[in-house]
This record gives sequence, structure tokens and C-alpha cells, in this order.
Amino acid sequence: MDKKTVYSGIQPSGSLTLGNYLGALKNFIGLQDEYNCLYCIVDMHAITVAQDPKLLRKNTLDVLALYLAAGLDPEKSIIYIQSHVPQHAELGWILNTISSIGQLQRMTQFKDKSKKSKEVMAGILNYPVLMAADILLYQTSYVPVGEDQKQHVELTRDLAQRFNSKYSDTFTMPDILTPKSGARIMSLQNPEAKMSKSDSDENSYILLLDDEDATRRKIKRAVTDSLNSMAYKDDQPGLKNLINIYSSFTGESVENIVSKYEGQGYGVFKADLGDVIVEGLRPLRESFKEIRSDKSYLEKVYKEGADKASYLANKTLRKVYKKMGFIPR
Ligand code: AQP
Repeated sequence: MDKKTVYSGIQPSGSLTLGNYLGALKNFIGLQDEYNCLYCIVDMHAITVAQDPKLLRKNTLDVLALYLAAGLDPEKSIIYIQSHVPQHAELGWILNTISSIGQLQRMTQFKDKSKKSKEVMAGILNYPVLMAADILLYQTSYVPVGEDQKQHVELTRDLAQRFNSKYSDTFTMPDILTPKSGARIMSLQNPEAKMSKSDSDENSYILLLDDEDATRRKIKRAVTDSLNSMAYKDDQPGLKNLINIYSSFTGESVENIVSKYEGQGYGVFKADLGDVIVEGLRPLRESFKEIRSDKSYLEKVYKEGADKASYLANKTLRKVYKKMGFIPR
């Protein structure tokens, strides 16, 4: 039987956080043997928020090197940069013509991001339509993402359904794949908000490229509570988040972690968590340096990836154009 397709992407809108890693990247690795995987660096998504061109170039190559350092293998997966495959924008346009503005305005991410901007650009509203195009272009069955993307995958299903029923079966219906733990890592300073790479407070996140001291310091400073009682409860959201991070790295159950640190105070737990993260990220941090400095290898990976992705994307797009009544060249 043919392998099913897995598709996911990460925006080079900053340096990647522990949230991006535990919610998405870490889970990409194990899927490579079982599925046909495509992992994209979604630069066209990143520009829905103003980007400095120099930084965007740097961050795009950083994300590519982080993909490879984390264990993505270009021999197994198609790894590429979104703007190298223009079919994403083409299908995005087509899907815009069947997207309802009301539905797009109800997306939580649109509401959050538009609140932060003085002038709301159309790109932020249309972001999930481009994401739908990314997914549907490759006849994707599974989309490994963090919980914050759930609503966007549901919208993708709605658009696929709408197109399929209007023009006959064309797109595979994708399902979301969220990790058991780590699907929603919260800010270290405000555990009610998710950890985000674009947060203005650098103590709110741990970057994959932070050094060991910064990693330990940020965990030490993480907001907890004054109860000083080791527990995994909604009314102790800061501690709950730290336990989730610990569990995501070690695979230990929440119950085990709670009983191991019961009666010891948060300081001991935080110090150990700092070690767990530093050790957990050590291999990635070390191989990143080597991979990032090899420009010709990175170029080879993204060029070959774009060729393979374009071939697949074209197959779907040709079908779509034909069904809609466009004259083939
Ligand atoms: N806090 C998080 N916990 C778990 N998963 C997360 N992801 C993001 N934040 C968390 C997952 O990371 C993948 C890539 O995300 P993205 O960069 O494409 O967009 P995002 O979700 O908007 O991530 P950020 O870090 O919050 O970026 P900015 O600040 O630029 O908006 C996705 O699978 C996402 O679920």
C-alpha cells in the first residue's frame, strides 16, 4: 500500500522556541520512516507580520539548519522553502475565492495578531487559507502541529470539502496530529498565553539556540505560585507548564514527576528541569553549529527539496485548474 503523506511547516518569523520544538519539530522526526513527509520553512507565512529582510534570510537558513540538526533527513523527507514553490501562492489564491471572510475573522490567531497591529493587513486574515493550500497541494493525510493550529486545520478540511463537493473529489481530507505532551507550551512569564517566538519579553521563551546559562536562568525565573506545593493543577498554571516541559523531554509521567519532587520546593525541581532541557537539546545545539556553517550543503538541501515539492504540487494544481475551467497552455 502507498505510504500516506505528512505535511508541516514552521515560520522563520524569529528564532525557534521550545514550544515550536516540543509542539512540532520533535514530532516530525519519528514520522519520516512511516510516511512520505514534506517539511517546509514557510517564509511566505512569516511576511504576514512585518519582517526585516536581512533577518528573514538569516532565520530561514537557521530554521533549515535546525530541521536538519533535530534529525530531519533529506534522503527521507522533502525539506524546502515555501517561496521556492510558487504553487502554494497559486492554490492559496484559488482557495481564497471559496473562503468566507466571516469564518476567517473568527480564527483565534487572527483575533490575537490583529489586536497587536495598528493597521490590520489582509495577509493576517488570509494566513489560514495559504496554510490550507500548503496542506492540500500534497494530498496530505496528517498534519503534525501544536494545538494552536487546530482551528486552521479544521478550516483546511472545510475548504477541501467545499472544493470537493463543488468540483468533484480532488483533495485528501487531512487530520491533525498533536503530540501527547507538549502540544501547548505556555509562556514562562505568563502561563495563560502560549510560548511564542515573537513575544517581546525574552524571558517568556527558551530558544533552541539559547546557550546553557540563558536556558537555566530563564527556567529559574519562570513564574510559578506562592503555594510551594508540587502539583499538576489548573490553578497552578506556571508549575503545570514546567511539569509538561519536563515530561515532554524525559517521557516520564506527570504523576511520577510530581511524586519525585513532592516536598522539595520549586527550586530543586527548576534546577533539574534546567539540566533536563540543556541535556535534551545538547545534540541539536551541537550539530546546528556545524550544519549552519555549511552553506553549500544547505543550498543543496533546499534546491533538491524544491524540485521534488514542485513536481508534486504541480500535479495537484493542474487537476484543480482543469476542474475549474482554466484553459491549459
Ligand atoms: N507554545 C507552543 N506550544 C506547542 N506548539 C507550538 N507551536 C508554536 N508555538 C507553540 C507549534 O510550532 C509550529 C510552528 O509554528 P509557527 O512558527 O508556524 O507559528 P506559530 O504557531 O504562530 O508559532 P509562534 O512561535 O507563536 O510564532 P509567531 O510568534 O511568529 O506567531 C506549529 O505547529 C505550532 O503549532
